[in-house]
Amino acid sequence: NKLSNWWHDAVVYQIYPRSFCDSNGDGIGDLQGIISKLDYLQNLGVNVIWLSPVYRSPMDDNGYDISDYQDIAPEFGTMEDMQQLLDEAKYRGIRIIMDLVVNHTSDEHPWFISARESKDSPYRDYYIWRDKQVDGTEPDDQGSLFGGSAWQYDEQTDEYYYHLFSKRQPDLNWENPAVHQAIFEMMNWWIDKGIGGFRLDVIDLIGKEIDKGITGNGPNLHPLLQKMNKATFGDKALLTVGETWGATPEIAKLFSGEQREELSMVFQFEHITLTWKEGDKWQPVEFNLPALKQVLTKWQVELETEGWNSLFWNNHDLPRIVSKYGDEGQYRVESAKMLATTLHMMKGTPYIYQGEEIGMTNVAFESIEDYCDIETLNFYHERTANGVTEETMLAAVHENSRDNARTPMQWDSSSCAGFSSSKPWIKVNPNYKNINVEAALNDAQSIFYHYQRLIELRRAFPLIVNGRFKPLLEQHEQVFAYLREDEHQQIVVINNFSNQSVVISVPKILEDKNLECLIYNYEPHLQLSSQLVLQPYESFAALIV
Ligand code: TEU
Ligand code: CA
Repeated sequence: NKLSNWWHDAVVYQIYPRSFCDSNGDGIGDLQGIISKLDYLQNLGVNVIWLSPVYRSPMDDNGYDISDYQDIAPEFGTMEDMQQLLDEAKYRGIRIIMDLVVNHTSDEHPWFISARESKDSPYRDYYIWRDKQVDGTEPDDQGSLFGGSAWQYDEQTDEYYYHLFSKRQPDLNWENPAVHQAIFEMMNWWIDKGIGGFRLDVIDLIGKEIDKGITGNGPNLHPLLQKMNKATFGDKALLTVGETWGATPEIAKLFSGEQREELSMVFQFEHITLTWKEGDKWQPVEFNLPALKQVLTKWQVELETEGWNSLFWNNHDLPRIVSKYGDEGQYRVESAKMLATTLHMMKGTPYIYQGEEIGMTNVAFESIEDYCDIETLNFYHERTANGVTEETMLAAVHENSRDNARTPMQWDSSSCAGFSSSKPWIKVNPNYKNINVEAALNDAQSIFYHYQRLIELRRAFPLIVNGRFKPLLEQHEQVFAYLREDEHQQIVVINNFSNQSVVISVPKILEDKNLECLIYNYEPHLQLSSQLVLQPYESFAALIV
């Protein structure tokens, strides 16, 4: 029903707190910094914030290693600051989605501290322990997603524990019902504080059966999510979005189908990993539009009547989209607007990652010393030790490191980009003098106002939220075009993904139609004939009148 599906017409903005805004000059973004920018977000028009983790944490993985789910990391602020953020956001019509990291905790979580003390600890079974092999080595050869083995030897009890991420992020044992109860209680505690929902970190890993080598999409996954739904957010009209790297459309329907009582939607990654050679982000391959069109079209079509799409180009783990699928040089502004239109005119809930709305780009630090991300550093060292050259790895880091998304938000042209009054925890992208919020707000033609307009259009046209998606010009190698339609209206969306002008043959159904151009990055088109000339990265969406 309408009320419980409010997130169908939501637009979400993701904040990575460490890199967003530093209010007290310690070089680290914080909650008061976020509060100071709520007017900016309201002006952009978003009505949901996904807040990356702000919980107490030793920050081995920038907060995705939680040592207390019910406290705030001191570098980010206090629980009072958190309550103030919830209140001030609510006052501006913005809900806050918390990042729920429950595949693992920090090794400094009291549960783990107790668990590793003895085999008799009441918390021992909160984690996953196995005997060493007779020769003392790891129980098996499973690997961690952050490099190396998934097993860490623990001297105190002479066993190994399992960690799919860093060794400081031990996996919780979701085969233990006591873990469910503890996590559900914690979730309800946050729900009672008035949050708008959860983004569920690597949630498709919690049904794992490691003795069978199954990690993603395990047999227990959906029963677990149904149990979680019932025990926590199920009857609460909250937005829940699962991070699911292994999702196909079929799997996504299991998570987000209306009758399933699991989640509102999931993040799928097929449109991202198609530039990774054999699923390896450290072997990037050329971007190819036909493949991207095929993936996005498939998701639009397959989730037409069942399930719900999330729409995103960027997050805190991914390189900047204008650098990947657009042009970060000469056509930065045109291509950033084109990419925004392509995504925001599709069916689903759009997510904007901080800085995307001003066209922030990848960074290319000259030295590996300037990188901070644990995944980047681990793989750089592992691969160079195994014979990959430093040049090759550094090039891959420039292309796909998570730190591309984590350089400080560029607010103005003052030193430290207005992010902080002192040296930030990670270097600012040197292009901040040209690319920053202040400049964007002072330029009526900026990428910022393009995003603002896209959000306004979504509010003004229910067709953008609910209409059917129909691909056009499917074979075209440079242009991604589609129709959105319902019983009353049609919107045509045409995007040139190349840095050349291209001529397209207008599909018969559109020939000689008059247009009311809703959004564009060159000049509006008023009607269509049999051919259409598109400028480099030209893009528009128009009502057919
Ligand atoms: O990410 C899951 C994840 O698999 C990514 O870390 C992925 O390995 C990488 O970015 C792509 O190669 C989530 C969070 O979004 C990420 O920030 C955390 O580091 C990770 O989980 C562990 O909590
Ligand atoms: Ca700070």
